[in-house]
Amino acid sequence: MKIFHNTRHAEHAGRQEMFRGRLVDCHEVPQRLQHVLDELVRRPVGTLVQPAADLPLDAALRRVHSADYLDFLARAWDDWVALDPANALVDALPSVWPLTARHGFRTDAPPLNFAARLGQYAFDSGTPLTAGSWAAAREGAACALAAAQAVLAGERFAMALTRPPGHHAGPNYMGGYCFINNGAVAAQALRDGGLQRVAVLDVDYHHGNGTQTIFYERSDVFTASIHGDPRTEYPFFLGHADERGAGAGEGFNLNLPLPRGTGFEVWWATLQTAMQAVRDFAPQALVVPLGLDTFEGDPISGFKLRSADYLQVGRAIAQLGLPTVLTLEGGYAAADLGVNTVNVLEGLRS
Ligand code: SP5
Ligand code: ZN
Repeated sequence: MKIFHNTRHAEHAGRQEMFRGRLVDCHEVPQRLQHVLDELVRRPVGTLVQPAADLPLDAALRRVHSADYLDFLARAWDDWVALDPANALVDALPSVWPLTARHGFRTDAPPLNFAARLGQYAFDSGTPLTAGSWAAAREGAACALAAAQAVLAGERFAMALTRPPGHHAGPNYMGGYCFINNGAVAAQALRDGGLQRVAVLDVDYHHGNGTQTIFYERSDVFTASIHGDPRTEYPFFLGHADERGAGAGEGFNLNLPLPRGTGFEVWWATLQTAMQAVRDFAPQALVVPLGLDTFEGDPISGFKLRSADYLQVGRAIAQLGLPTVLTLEGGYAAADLGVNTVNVLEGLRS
């Protein structure tokens, strides 16, 4: 399989994230990807490649994100430093939000102040934006687009091995360590490449709120997510079982929330439910936002999967018999991330 590797990922290196009133060290760190690359040297289950430089990336980004949000991201670091030259030494984190019109705040008079603009486009204060975030996220999206094109050209499996992750990024917002929704870019590219129906099966510990929202009113992209119950787990404000899609998309979103503490047996049975729903949709290709934060040793998550379980996860995905793009999402037990990720990839082949 082709593994499109984001060679610019380390340019995004957030220092701190806000957690319960304190700035704590970032969980989403460059070493995560290095551990996967190291394991791929030990177990070369695929070929490491880079996306071509001339991909139609900007057009692909605009298919899933709004133009104003993309413009915001492209200029965000410069605007942050322009707000105060001393900002060059700290990451940008939002600290003021408009909430929504329901709270009486206006959405029709966008502020000019950059701190306020950041609050318009970010849904948490846990996603530091740094000098290299845009370059890293853009190159990651190029990996996702290239992986989709490889599958369109006949590859059975292709992976975007990248960070920052993507599945929390919505049409016009960042958050959850995510800026560009790589899985959505891949799914849309598969559609634009001529496939009529594409399924997304998100196995990250956290609900894929961004992907759900991007495709929520569409019947051509079926989205399913297995995740920690949002009543207690991040991202809290989306991911409940009663969210089934809207309008033409009604019935084309499936959320399977599970309680914190869930082990492999119940998670596996839930995966079978999600896989049956994917089969019923009869897609021509599959996108798997692959989060490894379901691991028992994950420092910020609550499921109890073990390293060997990921071999079975890979086998199950392969059994769907679909051309498949995988994108790397979460997974914060960095030292175990290489083994866990490559176990999934090895399982795909067996
Ligand atoms: C892609 C992805 O997995 N994003 C997850 C974002 C989770 N953000 C909230 C993290 C809460 C951090 N908890 C810190 C615990 C310190 N002991
Ligand atoms: Zn996650």
